[in-house]
Amino acid sequence: MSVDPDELHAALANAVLELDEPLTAELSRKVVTLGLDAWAAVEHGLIAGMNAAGKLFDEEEYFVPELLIAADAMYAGLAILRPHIRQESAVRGRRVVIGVVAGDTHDIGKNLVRIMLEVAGFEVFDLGRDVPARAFVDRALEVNADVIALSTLMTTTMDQMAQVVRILRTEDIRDRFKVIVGGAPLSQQFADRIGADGYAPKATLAVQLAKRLTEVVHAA
Ligand code: B1M
Repeated sequence: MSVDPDELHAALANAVLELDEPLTAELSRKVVTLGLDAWAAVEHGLIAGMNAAGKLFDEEEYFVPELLIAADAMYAGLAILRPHIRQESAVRGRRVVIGVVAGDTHDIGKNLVRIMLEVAGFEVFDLGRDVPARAFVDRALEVNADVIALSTLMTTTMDQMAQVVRILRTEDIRDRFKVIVGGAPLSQQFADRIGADGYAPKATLAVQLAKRLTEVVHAA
């Protein structure tokens, strides 16, 4: 019996939206058993479901508990699909320090970016969420990172990203790291304004950006 991937993605998204963790897990296993593209299922199924739950939150139909249960369902699916995500071309020896900036605890998007970077072969140092600007710089120096990746979901914490760039400039180490930023309220204009090296609107594009920005350094 053939299965339409689009239908399966829609069913996955719905399972997350309906806060049904067992069904999300079952459908994720189905994706694997059928040999379908695991990242497509994450993007068009799990993330789509989480975004739909976010929309209901914005409309005050869902509240914090519903969002947290939706996130649990999403993570259950992710645990099953993650080992099956294909990488197009692996990078080796490139290091990324990633985290959510100070004042912000939204980490679902950051976790997806981290997973995609790891799948692509980056060595990732995840500082978690609510991370002070200073901590990003200290860790990047400590592990000799190539990239500092900053995430935020709130307009009120966007300036923390500029703060990281300011510290790098003040200490005359701006050129040692590529700084990339992402998160729903951001834009390329914002990245340009604060002097970041790039902006990516979603996890897969963050990987492409990190690859591109570190290509020259590692080509030699
Ligand atoms: Co909150 N929240 N929340 N929340 N929450 C938002 C962000 C908000 C827009 C909702 C709203 O009011 N409409 C609003 C922010 C408003 C603003 O901008 N000022 C908001 C608020 C206000 C708050 C609280 C302050 C609420 C309160 O307590 N009064 C509080 C925050 C406390 C704090 O952090 N200081 C709060 C709490 C929470 C929960 C705990 C309930 C939960 C977070 C759980 C968690 O993350 N562990 C939550 C959630 C889930 C949301 C919404 C509904 C969904 C966010 C999400 O996870 N989306 C959100 C509203 C919305 O988006 N509709 C909202 C799914 C995720 C896959 O997408 O994170 O965008 P996203 O990631 C994408 C891309 O953005 C990108 O890739 C990802 C996937 O492709 N990306 C990057 C992300 N980081 C990247 C980095 C990159 C590149 C790409 O390079 C480095």
